Order: sequence, then structure tokens, then C-alpha cells
Amino acid sequence: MPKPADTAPTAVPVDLLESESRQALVDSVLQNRNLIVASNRGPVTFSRQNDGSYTSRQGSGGLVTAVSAVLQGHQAIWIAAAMGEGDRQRAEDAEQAGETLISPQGDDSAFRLRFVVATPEAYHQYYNVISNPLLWFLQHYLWDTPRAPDITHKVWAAWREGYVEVNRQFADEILVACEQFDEEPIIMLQDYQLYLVGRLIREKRPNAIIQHFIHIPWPDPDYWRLLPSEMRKGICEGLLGCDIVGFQIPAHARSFMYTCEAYVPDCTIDYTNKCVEWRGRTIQVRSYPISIDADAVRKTAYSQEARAYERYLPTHWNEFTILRVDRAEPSKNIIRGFHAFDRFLESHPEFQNRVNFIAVTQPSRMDVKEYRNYLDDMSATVGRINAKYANVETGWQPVQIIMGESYPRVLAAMKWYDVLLVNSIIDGMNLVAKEGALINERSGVIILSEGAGAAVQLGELALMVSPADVEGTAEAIYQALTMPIQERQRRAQRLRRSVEQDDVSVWFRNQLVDIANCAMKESEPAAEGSTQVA
Ligand code: GDG
Repeated sequence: MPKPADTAPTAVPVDLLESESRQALVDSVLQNRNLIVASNRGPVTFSRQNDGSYTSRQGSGGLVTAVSAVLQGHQAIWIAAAMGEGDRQRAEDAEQAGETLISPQGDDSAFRLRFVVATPEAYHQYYNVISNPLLWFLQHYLWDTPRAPDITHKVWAAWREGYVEVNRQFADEILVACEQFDEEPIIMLQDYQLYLVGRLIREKRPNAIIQHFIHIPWPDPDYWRLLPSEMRKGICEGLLGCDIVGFQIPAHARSFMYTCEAYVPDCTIDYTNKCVEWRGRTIQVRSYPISIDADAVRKTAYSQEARAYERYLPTHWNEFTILRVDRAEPSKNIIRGFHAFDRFLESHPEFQNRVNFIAVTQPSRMDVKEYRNYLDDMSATVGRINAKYANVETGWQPVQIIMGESYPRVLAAMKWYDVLLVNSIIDGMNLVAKEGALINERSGVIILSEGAGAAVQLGELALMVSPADVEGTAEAIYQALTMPIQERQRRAQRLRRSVEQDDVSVWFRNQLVDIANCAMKESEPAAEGSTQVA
């Protein structure tokens, strides 16, 4: 029931509100509305035991870690794809028992869950043909365009029978969750796997409050032209089904508006107010730089498990240690980083034997050929560099790869670096740079790509490199390793402070303030002649 005009609070832009007013606004909205979060990967995965019971394991990865941290205490519902057999069985059991929402830890659960159960074939098409090789590659400018991509009949089939289909299933499951509530819930969609969901929900629930946050960059409209019109327009219109579309940094948000202007003929862009008018609705386009949960990161970094790694990790260190931490992922530009280190050792031979380059690497997306090839190329490059410089008398090997998944080990390693190399070709944010800034204990220097979203916040205090500039990156390594200690300390202290002040709770709260404003506008009676915000 809309509030009368004279008592209705007026929606105010987020940046004009004082901190307490923001919190009050968020609290008042969350009191009345439930949160539904949807992401491809869920917060937990299930395994079935022999006695028929289930155990659940917390998922890893930047998105799940960040979103789980901020959802504590909000009793949110999480919609995610069933990943393995355990998830599928758990979903099936829930269906048979009439359990609409699964509580992973019984009554103590921080959230309740509903799985999207796609057929293995549809999931493969959606994830391994469209989301990762096509959309991820497009959004990180990874193609050698004279050769790739080829949008063949197989890719078209994967789009229609995989991506569109699984997005529809996500929308259906979200709609089932919405049925649980009297009031329209707040729906927070995550990332590039779910671009079509917003519009599909809007068709069924015109008053839903929908926000979509995109964790990865948004390229220029010219690059989007590599996708056929049906796909790129479908993606833009899918997002325009939302009330708010969020990006990591303003440049990505602007690029989205340019893309809508280029490919959605019936929309109007207001660049000053950062919104798109489309079919009688106003869609806000915002940026919310993601960060880490500083307390949780510190807790893990100083946990017993992390300390156990500190016993053997030092065998990898040297007088100087350069570290990088990434998934084995082409966009992270790992191979060029090795080339830059090779060039550094060549041009500054006085550092040979005294410096180690450690790459803590997590194999990723091994179902996709490009990722398997990239991992092979990484190993071959390291082999060549080690063969070129290895000292058989001392046993010195300049580059070492530490492979496998362990978050405590990653954080244990970050305490020790002299230089952290983050030279991504382009990156939505890059949480590794923020984790390093927070917990490194040696006043280490961060070398940061101009293409990483983190550069907006940390760039001034890091050494910036252009990602393809092998020579420039080699020089940055030299500059970092020869930087006077006072200068290292000055930068390190300010980096740490910057990350502490702007942690993941700020990211989440700023989104909720805009959502709250949006919810409020919706319950305001439309002023004459004004645009009705759906
Ligand atoms: C996307 C965007 C954006 C945990 N275990 C391991 C490991 N981790 C952690 C790292 C870091 C996280 O994974 C990776 O975060 P990134 O930000 O580097 O990257 P993406 O996975 O590419 O995530 C990115 C992010 O979403 C959030 O919005 O920042 O731009 O691409 O926290 O500590 N890392 C490694 N081994 C492990 O065992 N290497």
C-alpha cells in the first residue's frame, strides 16, 4: 500500500547521505523485505554420506567469499546451480520432502538455499561453451580476433539450449523463492552467467526490486560487436530488466551505457544521472568497488592452519621474494609476468641467485581447452626460464609454481613478499592486491596493472604497469626491489589503511542504500509528469 505523499520519505542520492542515515535507511528496508541472492556458484556444496545424510562444504572464490561475508545476519535466500552429484541429490531429496528451501546447517544456517538443477548437457553449454570461453573471453579482451571467436552452429545451439535455458531455470527458481514472501523481496543477481535473468523475472513480477552486480569488466561496444545482435542485445535487455546494474568501477559502468546506446534502439541514456530509460522504466547504472572482509582475512591469515604453512613456505623464499597469486587464468597475464621476470634477470644480473619468483596458482576451468593450454604454456615458460638461469651448484631455481587450492596457504604466503605482481590484462577488481596490502608484513611493494579495477583505489601507492609492457614490468620489478625502505613503508602503511577503511561491508552497504532508495521511490506516488520507476 503506497504511503501518503506528505509522509513518504523522499529518495536521496547515496552520496548525499550521512553515514548514520545510510545505515538507518538500509535497516528500515531490510526490516520489511527479504534478500534473495543468485549466483552460478553457491555458498556450499553437498556430499552424500553412506548413511544417507549430507555434509556441506563452504565454497571458495572471490564472489562467494565476498557475498557470504556480507550476508551474515540477513537470513538471505541463495539460489545457485547444483554443481555435483551431492548437490543434485540434495535438491532431489528436498523436492520429494516438499522442502522449498534447504537450510545447510539446520536452524543455525546463515542462509537458506535453493538449487537450479540443469541437465548436465545444458549446464555444460551454459558454463563451458558460453559463459567461460565466450563471455569471459569477450569481457577480458582475450581473443586473437583474426582467428577467434567463431560463432558456429554449435555456439548458437549452446546459447539457445544452454545459456538461455539455464537463465530461464534460474529465473523460475527465484520466482518460486519470491512466493515465500508477502512483500516484494530484494533480488541481487551476480555476474555474467545470469545476464538474462533480470528481464525474465520482470516479465512475471513487474514490481520486483532487482539489482545485478557484474564482477568483471564491461568492454567497449565495438568489441561487443563480435557477438551477433541477438546475443549482445539479449544481454543488454536482460540487464535492463533490473532496477540497478552495478559494476566495479565507473569506467565499466560508462561502457555499459555506451553499449546500450549502440545496440538497444529504444533506450535513452542519461550520462549525467547515470541511468537508462527503457520501455517506461529507469535503470540506474552504478559502480560499487568490491573489497575484502578485513577481519575475516586477518583471522584466516593468523589461523593455525596458515601458521602451519609458514613452517614450509620459507623454503621458497630468498633474499628477495616476488609473489603472484592467481587462478591459472589467461586474463591474469601470468606468462607475460614470467617474461618480465626473465627480462629483469637478464638486464640486472646482480640479482641472479638472490631473488625467487613464486607463483601460487590454482588450476581453473579445466573443462575449457584454452585454460588447459594456458596452464601447459605456463609450465613450459617456467621450465625455459629455470633452465636458462638455474645454478646447479646452489640449486637455485628462479621461478617456482606452488599449485593447488588453499586459502590459508595463499594468505600465509602473502605475509612474506617483497613484491606482489598483479599484472592482469584487465580485471574487474582483483582481490589479491587488497589482501596483500592488508596482511603483508615486509612493507612489500605492489606492482599493479593499469587494467585492474583495484588501480582506481590503490594505483597511486603501487607501481603501475601497462599489462603488455614486458620491458616496463621488468623495470618496475627493479624499481620495487631497489626502493628505499622508508618509501616502501610509507606506501605499505597507506595501502593497508586504504583497504581497512573500505572493506567489503562498504561495498554491500552502498548497494543496499541504492536499493533502499529504489524501493522507496517505488512506494512513492508518482508526481505528475514524472517518470514512473517500476
Ligand atoms: C572475479 C573477478 C574480482 C582462495 N584460495 C586460493 C585463492 N583464493 C582467493 C584469493 C582471492 C580470490 O581467490 C581470487 O580473487 P580475484 O579478485 O583475484 O579473482 P577472480 O577469481 O578472477 O574473481 C575479479 C572478483 O571476481 C570479486 O569481484 O575481484 O576481478 O575476476 O581472494 O586469495 N587463490 C589462489 N589459490 C588458492 O588456493 N591462487
